[in-house]
Amino acid sequence: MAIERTLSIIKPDATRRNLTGKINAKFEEAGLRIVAQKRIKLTMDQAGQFYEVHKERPFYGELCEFMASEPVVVQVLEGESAILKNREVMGATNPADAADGTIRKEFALSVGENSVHGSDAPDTAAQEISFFFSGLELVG
Ligand code: RTP
Ligand code: MG
Repeated sequence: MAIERTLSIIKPDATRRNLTGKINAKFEEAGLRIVAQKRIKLTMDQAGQFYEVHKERPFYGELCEFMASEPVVVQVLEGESAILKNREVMGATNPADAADGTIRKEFALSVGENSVHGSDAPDTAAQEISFFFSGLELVG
């Protein structure tokens, strides 16, 4: 096993409901360390660029509008197998399918407003971290 870093976003439905601390507690309880974090408001352009991989999907417009609707908290999580571990803590994309104890089971409102984003592989993690953070901002 290796120490990895992954990009996490606490989405607008969660920041709006003041859930940042509760979600961060879930990460920390799972052994993930928050090594960088900032609250920002994405423009539609930035949301579109971040989710470009989904641009042909029917939900792309709605997803970008949602992500740009209110502030998000972007963060880098570090730990043993952080990419997979974070996705386990997040739970399935659709909260109806998410396991008990996961963030999406406890907090997500719907498949779209599902409270958190997490990178899905080492290459996307590296790309997504550099989308939001410079090396100077990552303090292990
Ligand atoms: P994420 O990228 O946000 O960590 O989520 P994920 O891997 O579990 O899901 P993905 O398939 O990458 O989809 C990205 C985000 O798009 C929204 N979505 N809406 N209306 C829909 O059917 C639908 N499907 C996906 C969700 O916000 C999902 O997290
Ligand atoms: Mg994804």
